[in-house]
Amino acid sequence: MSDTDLKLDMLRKMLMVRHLENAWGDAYLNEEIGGIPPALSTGQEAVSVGACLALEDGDYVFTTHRGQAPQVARGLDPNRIMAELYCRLPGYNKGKSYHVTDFDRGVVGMGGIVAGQVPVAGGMALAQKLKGTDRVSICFFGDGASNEGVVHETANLASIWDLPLIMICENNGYCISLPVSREINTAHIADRAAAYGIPGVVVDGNDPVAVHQAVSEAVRRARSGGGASLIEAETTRMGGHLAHDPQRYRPREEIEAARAACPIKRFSARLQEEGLLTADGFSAMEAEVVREIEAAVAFARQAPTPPAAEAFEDLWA
Ligand SMILES: Cc1ncc(C[n+]2csc(CCOP(=O)(O)OP(=O)(O)O)c2C)c(N)n1
Ligand SMILES: [Mg+2]
Repeated sequence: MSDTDLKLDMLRKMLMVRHLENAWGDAYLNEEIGGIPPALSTGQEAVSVGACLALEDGDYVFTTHRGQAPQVARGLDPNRIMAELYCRLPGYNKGKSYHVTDFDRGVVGMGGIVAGQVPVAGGMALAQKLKGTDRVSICFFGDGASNEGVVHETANLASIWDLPLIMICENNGYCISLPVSREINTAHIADRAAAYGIPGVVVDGNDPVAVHQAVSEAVRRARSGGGASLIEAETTRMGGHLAHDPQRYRPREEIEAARAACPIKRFSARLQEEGLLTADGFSAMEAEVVREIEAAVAFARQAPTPPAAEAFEDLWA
């Protein structure tokens, strides 16, 4: 893919994440669907998009509770994602979960246990190493998750065993309502990489090109036997922790500043400055994405729910 095509693909995928998630959030707030309120990646789209576009077919992605962005970024079908979120039969998990998983695209995930996917990703990286493949695994986790014991255990083993694992800490400034300044007493989470003996970098998580470069470098190293990396992508949660969160714990000015610095607006402006896109071109791209998401919602609404007789199938305990 040319550099221009890659950048346009990044912008399109960021728009796709934003509109798919907005539609999901609306469906929840309008009481069309129930369950746990959606955890949206609004403002964080550049992290998943930049990272997933650095992968090849056959690589693995382990997602968090904020998992829709990597699913879209990895090219999963929006109709089937939406069907899963509406708990409908054509969904990726036959409408019985909303933890969208697609082994064909290496999207393994997502789970409600904070940091729970990190050791599983380490296990996949170990399996690939033992099998002698050159497949890499990336796992996303949050700033809050970075303090869980399993993250440290995984990083240490991945270092000792030179595992093809890229650990991406998506630092969005908050663990629910707790600001990162009250979670962590160091300037950067990536500083911990020195203690594990692996490379650690901090990257602007609102710039998909910067994320893509950092992850591509880590992927090259992992694929060629050079072992694990820790990447901290600094980003901002534009919305609440979950879709229904009014964020009363957060200063208004901070939320307004986050909205003003929207990474989609910023990247669109940059591509226009670089002469890769016109304002009309951006509007047309967004309109096309909106149509695709409207079609995905219509697809999900008309799809059947899973048969009650299958409620106890596909369970693992
Ligand atoms: C092991 C565990 N502890 C606590 C929770 C409750 N919980 C759900 S999301 C969340 C915040 C996680 O923060 P972070 O890792 O920064 O991710 P973010 O939500 O910001 O993407 C917490 C504490 C949980 N689901 N699992
Ligand atoms: Mg966080």
